[in-house]
Amino acid sequence: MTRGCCGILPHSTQQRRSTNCMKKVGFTLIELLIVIAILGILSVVVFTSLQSAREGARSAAAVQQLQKIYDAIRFQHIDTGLYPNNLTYLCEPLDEISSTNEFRISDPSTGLVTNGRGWAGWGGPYMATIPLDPWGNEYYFDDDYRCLAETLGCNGVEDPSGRLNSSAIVSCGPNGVVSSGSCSYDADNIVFVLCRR
Ligand SMILES: [Ca+2]
Ligand SMILES: [Ca+2]
Repeated sequence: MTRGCCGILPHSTQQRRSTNCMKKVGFTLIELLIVIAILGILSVVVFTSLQSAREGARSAAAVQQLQKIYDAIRFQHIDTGLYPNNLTYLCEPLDEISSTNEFRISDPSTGLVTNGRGWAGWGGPYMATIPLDPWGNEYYFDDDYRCLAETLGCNGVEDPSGRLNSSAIVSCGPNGVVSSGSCSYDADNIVFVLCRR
């Protein structure tokens, strides 16, 4: 009698059994590797799903904040007859569009929090504070915004040529990229279109 990997075995059968035991141990290791691989794949899938859900929640929050900013702009216009940055119209005539009409919503000239321009009839603040977007960046007003078809809020209207400019308030989205005083025209922006020409 000798002790084998499967217990105490008669010597006559120990050699045959030990071969089976080695096969059994080898099979167990393969099983273990498969389980580890499956767990790895599952963890990647779960992590990706959580990331996607988190980004979706942030995008939804940005849409809600843009709606609140728009509501504040409307109430301010009711009181003063003016829009942020002293604009008379949200959708200005094309020949009046100026690059200086692209600005941060947090700029005091918007009049949403303080009466930065001394407007008659101002009854604000129309917002307690101007929030940052869910990625920690500023919201912008852009009176010649160029929509991309896949941009949230552009409602499938693609305008790469700039011939159908929109007046819009915009979150620069997850990438937060800014260019020339407003969000770069990329697909991850979140847009609230005020007017489309
Ligand atoms: Ca622009
Ligand atoms: Ca962007």
